[in-house]
Amino acid sequence: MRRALITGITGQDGRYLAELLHSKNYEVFGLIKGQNNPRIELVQAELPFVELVSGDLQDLSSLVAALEQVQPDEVYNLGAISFVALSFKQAELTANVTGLGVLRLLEAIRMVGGSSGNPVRFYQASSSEMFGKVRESPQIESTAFYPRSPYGCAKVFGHDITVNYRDSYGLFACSGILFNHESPRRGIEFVTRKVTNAVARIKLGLQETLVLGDLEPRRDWGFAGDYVHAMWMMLQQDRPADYVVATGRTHSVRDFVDAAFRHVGLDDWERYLKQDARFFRPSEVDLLVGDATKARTELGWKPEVDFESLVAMMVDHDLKLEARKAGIRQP
Ligand code: GDR
Repeated sequence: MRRALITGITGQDGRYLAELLHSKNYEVFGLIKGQNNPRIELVQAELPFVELVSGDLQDLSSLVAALEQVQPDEVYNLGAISFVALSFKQAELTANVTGLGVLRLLEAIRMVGGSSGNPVRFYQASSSEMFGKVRESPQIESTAFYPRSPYGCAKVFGHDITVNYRDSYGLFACSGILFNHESPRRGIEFVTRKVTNAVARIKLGLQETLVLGDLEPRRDWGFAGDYVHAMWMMLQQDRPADYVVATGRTHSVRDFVDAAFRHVGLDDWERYLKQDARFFRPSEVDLLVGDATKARTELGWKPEVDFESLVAMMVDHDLKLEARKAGIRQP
């Protein structure tokens, strides 16, 4: 049985990836930080097959101990401060966890090695946020980076140090440059889930307005459940490399809001919407659209869920969730 260690196990991607690896007969371990982490129970209830191991991306010796314990064949580094808006307020923490955390994990891998002498295969969750103020469209693996937030800057470091450790020490290290990927498991702080949850609540009469920031930024939104397949596929290749993972289609935040409201039959949605300076960012990423040709040709990966189906999936989930919480019977 192959063994995989996932950092960021409590997050959206960690949970989808754990399910995928479990279905492929892996023994799955999840790194969990802190004392009384409130999300432990969620993971234990949802993914009872995952064995939790304590450790923190800010603490090298804890990573060494986790690797010694697990002896993994594959390590997926999905742990990060991942909310771009927060990174402006906690820039140093973001640099430490999202940036230096990658270096610590790579060092720990170098120190401990893999199970029964086999080299560990390492996946780094890189991000389209690295492209920031984009230098060309669509963005590909060789597009120059121009990050626009402390988060983006930290991800650039994580990406570069992954490539550097591959070049310097021959580590099997891959970096997946994933564009935005969403699902019903997305945290409520991210715009897609914030919108689908508010739309569901407005439709059910539980909320009156949706308050957002800038409606014009454009993102290449895919389904997280599709994207974790690409992570796994990267680590099954003969040679490590970096890949863009994206749908190739871009929509504005306004398009997403429009699709979500229309899905529940509220076409006159402008009257529910307010904007507030609180949700604008000091510097914005205006347009992201990825070209995943390399992932398609070399990995055989392609997205299964399109934009419209993704919006419908998330709104339908939130309608059920909010109706259940409010004790409303749904037809
Ligand atoms: P992003 O995701 O920053 O692209 O990073 P997010 O959903 O937070 O923002 C997308 C766009 O929507 C605009 N926006 C708002 N965003 C939020 N969260 N809340 C609002 O009220 C709001 N109003 C407008 C934002 O300004 C932005 O332009 C995500 C994260 O998952 C990263 O960790 C990941 O690396 C990238 O996607 C790929």
